[in-house]
This record gives sequence, structure tokens and C-alpha cells, in this order.
Amino acid sequence: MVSRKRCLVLGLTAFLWVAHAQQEDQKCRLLRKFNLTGYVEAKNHSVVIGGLFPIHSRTIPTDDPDGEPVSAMCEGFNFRGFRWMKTMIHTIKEINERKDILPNHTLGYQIFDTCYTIAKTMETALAFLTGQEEFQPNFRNSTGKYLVGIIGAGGSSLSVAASRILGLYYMPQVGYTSSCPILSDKFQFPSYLRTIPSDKIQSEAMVTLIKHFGWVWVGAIAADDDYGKYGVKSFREKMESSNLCVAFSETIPKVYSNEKMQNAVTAVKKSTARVIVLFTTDIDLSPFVLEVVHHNITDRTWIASEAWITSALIAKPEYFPYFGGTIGFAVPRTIIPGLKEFLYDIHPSKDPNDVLTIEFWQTAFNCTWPNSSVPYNVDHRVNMTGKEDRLYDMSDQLCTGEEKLEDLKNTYLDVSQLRITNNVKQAVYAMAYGLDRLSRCDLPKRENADAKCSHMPDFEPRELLAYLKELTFTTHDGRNIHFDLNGDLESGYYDILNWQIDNAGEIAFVKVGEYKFQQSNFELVLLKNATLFWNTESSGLPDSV
Ligand code: TCR
Repeated sequence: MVSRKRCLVLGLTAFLWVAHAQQEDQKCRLLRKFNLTGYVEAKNHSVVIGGLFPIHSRTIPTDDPDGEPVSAMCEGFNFRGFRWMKTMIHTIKEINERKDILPNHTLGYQIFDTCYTIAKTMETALAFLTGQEEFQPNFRNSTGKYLVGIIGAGGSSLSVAASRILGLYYMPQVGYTSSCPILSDKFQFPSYLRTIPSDKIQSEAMVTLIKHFGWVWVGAIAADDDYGKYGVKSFREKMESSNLCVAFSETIPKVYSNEKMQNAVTAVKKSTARVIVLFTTDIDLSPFVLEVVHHNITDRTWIASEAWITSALIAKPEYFPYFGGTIGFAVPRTIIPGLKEFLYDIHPSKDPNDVLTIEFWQTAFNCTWPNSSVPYNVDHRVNMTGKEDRLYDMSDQLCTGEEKLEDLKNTYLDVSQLRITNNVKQAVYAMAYGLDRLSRCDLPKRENADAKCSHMPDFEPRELLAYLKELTFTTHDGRNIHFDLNGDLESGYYDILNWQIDNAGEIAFVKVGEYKFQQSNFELVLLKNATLFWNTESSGLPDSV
């Protein structure tokens, strides 16, 4: 086992060294210390599950290409990603307390922040497999901790990157939010499964909705990443095969480009299409929203992809004149017993080394934790005017520790829309049920060469993968989860939500229907008594012909 691990390290090092040597003609000197943050609890557990979450939104640009290659620092604390990560820990605790799943084993975890960037995600994947940082439980490490699989890695571009490395070793990876259709390709991503439907289904759902309302001329805007581009690609294909027309197709830049942004805005303004699909995450969408407001673009109906339909970042009352009437898809919502209490059980005084909790506290309460070295909210983002966006600076107000979580109105604590959060929970359960079957030698029905009676915890990653393929289980809220051979959900549904304004002047996500799918069959159901809000002058159904 040890020699195998060493082999892995050397293999990767050699590869990186060659690339480096070609550039600089130096001797074998490859130093790039990983700079990763996260949580680990491995001691006293049989196996370890890895987790990848976007606890920050980006890395801080480093502009010294001649110096040592450095591992970037992160910024932009992401409360939603932090909640997802806490949900993984909560689920593992719950499973460890249950007597009916893995009664003789307990699960540990090793979680990293991806900072929502590909580079950081690659570092984490390498760290998982090679164990470059000694304290980390890696693939097979000397303390006998076994990394059995990874939950994650957040956005599709990140999962694709991680999966290209993890897949080489058939290391099981269960995604909770990466929905890009290419991840279904088992030739490229042999060990990837997910608890979110592929966007192949969502784009089909969008076209079905468009047909239902009689629209034929629809614009499309994508984020400049795998999610946006493949989402719109699949949407276009479905539109074409239904003889409907895509009026324009634009991308929203991820890094500042006024030119690209204006191209997208101009396309919207010039086109006669009144209905526009927006395939992007909320973080990438927000600069575009500001442009829509700035250009006073009203009288459009936006079809939302799942990633922004319930986003607090976009669903603000001040944007309602522009985005009211938005209609789109969301993964099912649930209530997770005990999660709220678990989320509230957080305080920076518990552990002075828990830098993420300190940063959480500082950011949430706009204060600086005494004697902490955690940078507070300096923001190096380049805004759409091309300037560095120093939105916040160190607060000179010290935190007292008496700040009240109850007073916060914060995404982290908002448990009213647990959707992707539930996908995280189910991804952890999938891994646990797979391990449970493996430990009991409950062989999958289909004949599968890799599925055999393996010894827990000492087994190869692909042996667990064999148990995960075509795994079926029932969730805490009675849903049935079944992975097909590509690791995709075989059946499920989306909620169809419509943005309306409630009596308190807040945006309400009103459920107006469902889109159900089962293998290649699907059904669009609009609730009979649902009233839709349309953002048109007449308040009637928009025309887009
Ligand atoms: N799939 C996106 C990422 C994403 C997301 C979200 C991010 C989805 N839903 C909700 C934040 C919040 C759907 C991807 O990249 O595949």
C-alpha cells in the first residue's frame, strides 16, 4: 500500500517537473506548497469521505509570474457554500449515530474549500490523492485512514477538473450541484455520479415550457463556463429539434470585459424576443443584473436556470421591476430535521484555529475578531468598470462574541429553501449506503466485474464505485434515489417557480407546477389554481414570436 502511494506522488511530481523544466531548464525542483483550508476529522473513524465546497467565491490574483509558484489566497466569503459544507458534516454525524447504516464503522471527513476556482480544486484533488500535506488522510495513508470517495466539487467546471484526476483512479465522486451534461460521459468521467439532474433534462424542460406558452422566438444568455455554455448548447439543440428559434446567444463574461458585457446587453435590447433564457449561476449573473437595471430594460420575461431561481443575491425587491415574473426550475425543496440547530451551533471562541468560523463571524457581523489573523473582507474583485472593487475594508469595530445569530438575516441560516443543501445530504447518504452494501457484501443485481465481497475498510476505490452504480435508496423525505449506469438520477422532478411580490414587499418564489422525469419520459404539470405573474405592460402572457 505504501509503495503504491509513493508511486502516485512520484508520478505526479515527474509530470509537473517536466513541464517546469521545459520552461526554466532547471534541475528537479518543484515546490508548490498547497494552501488549503477546510475541516478534518479522521481519528477514530474507519474511513474518510472527502468534500469539496465553495466556501469562498474566488482567489486573490497574484501578479508575480517570475517568483515562486504560489498557491493563491481566497476571498469573498460564501455563506451558501459554508452551509452546504456544514450540511455534509451534519449528515456524517447523523449517519454515524444511526444503527441501521454501517453499524460497525464510522465515517470521518476531510473537507476543502475550492474557492469556486478550478486552480484550487486541482490542488485539492492532488492533495487527496497524494497526501502532500502530512496531516491529511489521503488515498491510502500510513495511519490506516482510507479515503473512499469525494463529495463535490460545486460548479461543473470544478467537478470536470477534479474528475479528470480522480477518474484516473476510479475514485468515486458524488456531485451535489454540477449539472453539466458532459459529466454523464463515463468514458471521460468514469467515477462521477450526482444527486442533481443533468442539464440535458433542464434544457428539455425549458423548451417544453416555451412550447406550452406558445413562444417561438427566444434569446439565450450563458455564463462563460461549462455550466452556461453546455446548458445553452443543449437548449439550442432542443429548440432546433422542436422547430423553435433562438433569437441570439450571448455569454456573460466572468472577468471584467466591458465589451463582452455590452454585447450581451445590446443583444437583449435590439432583439424583438421578449423571452430570454439565462443559464448561469447567481454570482456570474449579478453584474449583468446591474446592467439590466442601468439600461432600464423592462418588459422582458426571463427563464431562470436552477442556479439562480431562488438566489437571495438576485431576488431583491429593487430588481423586481426588471426581473419580476421570472419563471424557471428548481430542484425539490425539503426540510432537514436538526440542521437548523446544527447551523446555529457556531461560535469563533470555540476554536482559535478555526479560521473559517472566525471569518464567518467577522463577515456576518461586520467586526474584527480580537487577535485574529484572518483578513476581514478586503475585496480585490475587479468590477465592471475595470477598477478594483474595494467594497469593504477592515472593520475597526471589534467583535465582542455577544453578537446574536438570531438577529442575522443571512443565507447561511436561511433554511427555508433547502434544495442544493438537500442534494449535499443525499450525496453523503449515497456514499454511506454504497459503503454499507459493500460492508455487507450486498452485491448489486446487475453483473459487474468490479463488484465483489470487499473487506471494509481495505478495498480499492473502484470496488465502492461498483456498489454506487445503480444504487437505490430512499431519502429522509421519502423520495426514491436511483442512479443509472452513467451515475445520473433515473427519475425526479423540478419545481416550476414564478417570481411574484408578497404583501411584505419581498420576492416570493411561487410554485406553479412541476416537471417530472423518469428515464426519457417527462411530463409538465402546471397547477390548476396557480396564478402566474407576468412582467408585461398588460400583465398578460408575453408574446415572443
Ligand atoms: N449547476 C451549476 C452550479 C450551480 C449552483 C447552483 C451554484 C447549480 N445550482 C446553486 C450555486 C447555487 C447548478 C453547475 O456549474 O453545474
